[in-house]
Formats: sequence, C-alpha cells, structure tokens
Amino acid sequence: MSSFLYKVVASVDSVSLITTPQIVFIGKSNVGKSSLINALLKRKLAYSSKTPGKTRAINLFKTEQEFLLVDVPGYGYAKRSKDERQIWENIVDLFLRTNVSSIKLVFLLIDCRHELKEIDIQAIHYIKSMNLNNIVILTKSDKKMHSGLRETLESSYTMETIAYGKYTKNTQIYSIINKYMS
Ligand SMILES: Nc1nc2c(ncn2[C@@H]2O[C@H](COP(=O)(O)OP(=O)(O)O)[C@@H](O)[C@H]2O)c(=O)[nH]1
Ligand SMILES: [Mg+2]
Repeated sequence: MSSFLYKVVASVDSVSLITTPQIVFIGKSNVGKSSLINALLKRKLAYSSKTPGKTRAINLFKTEQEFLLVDVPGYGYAKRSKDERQIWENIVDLFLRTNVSSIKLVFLLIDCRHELKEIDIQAIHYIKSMNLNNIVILTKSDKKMHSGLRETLESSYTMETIAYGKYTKNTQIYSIINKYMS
C-alpha cells in the first residue's frame, strides 16, 4: 500500500494513544518539515507553502513501511505567535505526552542558514525533558550553513546533527529511521 494521511489531530479532544510507531518532526514554521515529509512519503501529502504558519493541526501520515510520520505545527512565526503558543502548550504537548511510548524518534529541524534561535533552544530543552530519542536535522543544506551552528548544537547542547537539503537522498534519512524502528 502507498502512503496516506492517517489522522488529523486538530483539538485536545482528538488526542489519543496511537500504538503505531511514530517519527515526529518538530521545528519553526518554514524550516522545511512538510517538504521533508513529502520527500519521505514520495507523495505530496503534507501541506507545504511559502506562507509560514499555515499548518495548524498535527498531521499523521502512514508510510509504506506502516509506521507514522508526524507533522507537528511549527512555532516561532511572529504574526501567529500567541495562537501557536496555545496550540503548542495544549495540543502538541498533550499529544507528545500521550504518545511518548510510541514515539521512536523526534527530528528537530533547524534552518542551517541562521544562528540558533531562543525558540529552538526551548525546543531542545523540551525534547530532552521528555526523554525522547532525538536528532537535529539542519535543513536547506543546499544553501550556505551558518558558521558555528553545527558545533554549537553538538558541543553546547550535545545534539546529534545531520544535514538535509534539496540534493540529499531519502535513503540517508530512512537508514536513521530504520535504526530507531528496530
Ligand atoms: N533551498 C531549500 N528550500 C527548501 C528546502 N526544504 C524546503 N524548502 C522551502 O522552504 C519553504 C518552507 O517549506 P515547508 O516544507 O512548507 O516548511 P514547514 O513550514 O516547516 O512545513 C518552502 O518554500 C520550501 O520550498 C530545502 O531543502 N532547500
Ligand atoms: Mg508545514
């Protein structure tokens, strides 16, 4: 079977335990979450747009391999920051806590072109506080990487990092995913 949209979680009431193994994608609006998920699904299922802050719900996609890719609403988009904070503090937090036993890995996406933002640091602390397996994906690596970003993440925040851009092969991400799935 090919990949498909499995479930949309748009309110606190629709959060429930899903026992299917999950890979979660977190990061600022516009960082490239939906683009990466679409690439992995080999279908344009995740909403991707040039307008930041458009994905408001948690979208779960079933892969051909029968696990779930979870597209979490972005944070850090100024115009919507109050709404976003509400979504994050309510739906996203509840979803992650409820499904902590099914979440095999959290990918935290950070745009490789910019310096580390306070909101990304908060996300790092949050993921660590939940004891979730995690890896930073430095996105848009087809563009020039901000100097020192990788070193800061690895030495100051002890985060494992990988680069991902337009020309990165899916197999590279899938080999990481498969390691955490088994
Ligand atoms: N140069 C470059 N642009 C990208 C890449 N991935 C995504 N983008 C662009 O970044 C914008 C936001 O992407 P999207 O996947 O919607 O981000 P999301 O808000 O995190 O889901 C879009 O204009 C994409 O075309 C990448 O690897 N390289
Ligand atoms: Mg998106």
